[in-house]
Amino acid sequence: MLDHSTDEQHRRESLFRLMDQVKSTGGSLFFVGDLFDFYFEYPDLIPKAFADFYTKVLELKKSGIAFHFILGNHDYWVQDYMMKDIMDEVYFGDMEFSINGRNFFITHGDGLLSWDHGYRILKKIIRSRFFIWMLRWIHPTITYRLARWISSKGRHSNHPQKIRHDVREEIKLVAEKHIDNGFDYMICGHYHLGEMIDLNNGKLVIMGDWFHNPTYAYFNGKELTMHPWEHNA
Ligand SMILES: [Mn+2]
Repeated sequence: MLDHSTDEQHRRESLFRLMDQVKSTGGSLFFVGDLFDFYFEYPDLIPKAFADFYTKVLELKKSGIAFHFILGNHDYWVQDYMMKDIMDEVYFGDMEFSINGRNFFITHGDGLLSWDHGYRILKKIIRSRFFIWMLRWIHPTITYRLARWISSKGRHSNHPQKIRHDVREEIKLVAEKHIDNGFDYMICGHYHLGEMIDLNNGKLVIMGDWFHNPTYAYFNGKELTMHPWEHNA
């Protein structure tokens, strides 16, 4: 089922304008997960709801833009179409890379909080080969209906300050370890904070979301910065 709501259309157009900017400057784009509300690919089928996105990516790839996709908890279930035809590289776990002597650690970030025990177990189950194999035999309409229902329960949740504070402190502890181990930057998604934090000699970037707080991080070859994108909420 396609989401024809005006809000969704505006969000997509806003993302496509950001992609056009990357097209004009050149470079590589990294999606840090939960790019899609729900993405489950079958051996012979792809979700049609994102046809405009696929087209957009293919257009930019012709201009030499590279696409990297660190999978999130909403879009972990990719197969060859997303891995080979759409993205240049897809990461099922954390990814690390170095450029111009800067070391990046990029992760979606779900399951990092110390109190998230239940979630870490759930994460293992829904990412297991057996679960995915089983889900593949259920009719897509049922799977998608269920996923939309689950997703609608968690959406647009504006976390209270206390939770934001606790999450920030927890992720900072994780980032400090990575920075102590030689990374310059840790970038994660999932928590919607939209903040960049200086830590020791490095930086922690916690991306915003595309609903209330659209942000992007930009590495110009020397330093990493974070920017709001068309933010007028
Ligand atoms: Mn997430």
